[in-house]
Amino acid sequence: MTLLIVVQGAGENWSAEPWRQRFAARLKSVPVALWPKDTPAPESVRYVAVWKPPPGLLGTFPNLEVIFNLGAGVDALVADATLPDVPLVRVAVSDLTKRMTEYVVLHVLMHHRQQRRLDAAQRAKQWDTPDQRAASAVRVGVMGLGELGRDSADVLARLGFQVAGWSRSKREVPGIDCYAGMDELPAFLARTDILVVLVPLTPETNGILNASLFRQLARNGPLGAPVVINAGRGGLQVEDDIVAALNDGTLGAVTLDVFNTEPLPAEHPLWSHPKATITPHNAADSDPEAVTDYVVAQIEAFERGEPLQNVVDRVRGY
Ligand code: NDP
Ligand code: OXD
Repeated sequence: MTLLIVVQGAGENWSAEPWRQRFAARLKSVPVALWPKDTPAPESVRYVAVWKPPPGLLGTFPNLEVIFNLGAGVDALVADATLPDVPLVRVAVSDLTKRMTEYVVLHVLMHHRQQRRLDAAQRAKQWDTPDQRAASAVRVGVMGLGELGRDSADVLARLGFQVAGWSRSKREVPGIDCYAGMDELPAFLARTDILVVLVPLTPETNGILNASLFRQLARNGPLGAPVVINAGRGGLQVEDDIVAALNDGTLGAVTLDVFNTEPLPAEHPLWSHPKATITPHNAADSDPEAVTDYVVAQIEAFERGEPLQNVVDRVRGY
């Protein structure tokens, strides 16, 4: 019986060795192997802990019982038609949630407090004093009220922003105006000055951040034009539409952590767009300590015959 670790992710902050060390230290009952260095017998692999494994690889382990994804998003895994039909468990740990909330709050505040304008003024040695509006004048809309979106929405509401959230099924979150489904999307967008995107990439959400959606955002807010912050997945966004919307004023600014192609190619116009803030898919890194503890606890519980937590619904895609 073996736990095989398969960690890839070109251009992301993934390095395999810390995962092996941590799993080997914590998991006493199951031997740990690291793909592709170690070559355990395929029949011995009972668990895998993975980030973007090569498509087809997991189907070569005939006795696989559980796939543990080492991140929250499972889009890359469920896109593999050969993925074995065994439980797929995603990460849901407060360490990851808090990292994402830091990112969201940082970038909401950056746009709200016009920090990029102040940075430019400093470089030009200008005593520029833009109007300083209250958080209570700004409407933030969080797309996705899951593990990550709920916490970001809650902290933003406690900072005083008017916060609404949008999800697939109706949610109730104290202090947050909750909208659900495509029918309620227009009303959610129409009251949103800063849109924070934390939905998973699924067939339903692919390309949802497009010209039509941008035109539906509020145009009467204190920022002058709406702002989009996407830390979900690059496949949610139509990048040509983002550039066009920034150029014609439909959007005032964007913060993007995720892209259709990662790393973002050097020639991409978003790199140098004056209204774009670009980060390298590092809004919320999976910490080997926190995530290993979570996976080990799940394996131990599973071995005792207890149910797995946070199992992905393959039909929904998240
Ligand atoms: P969850 O699965 O916990 O929550 C997803 C939320 O999105 C739920 O509220 C869900 O609705 C909603 N949703 C899904 N599909 C739709 C739809 N078609 N229409 C409306 N709402 C929808 O995910 P997490 O919060 O844990 O993570 C969200 C995403 O963040 C991940 O999938 C991943 O892509 C991304 N991520 C990015 C990171 C980064 O560093 N940039 C790090 C970690 C995650 P409902 O509540 O009804 O189910
Ligand atoms: C994740 C990510 O999904 O890091 O966890 O993108």
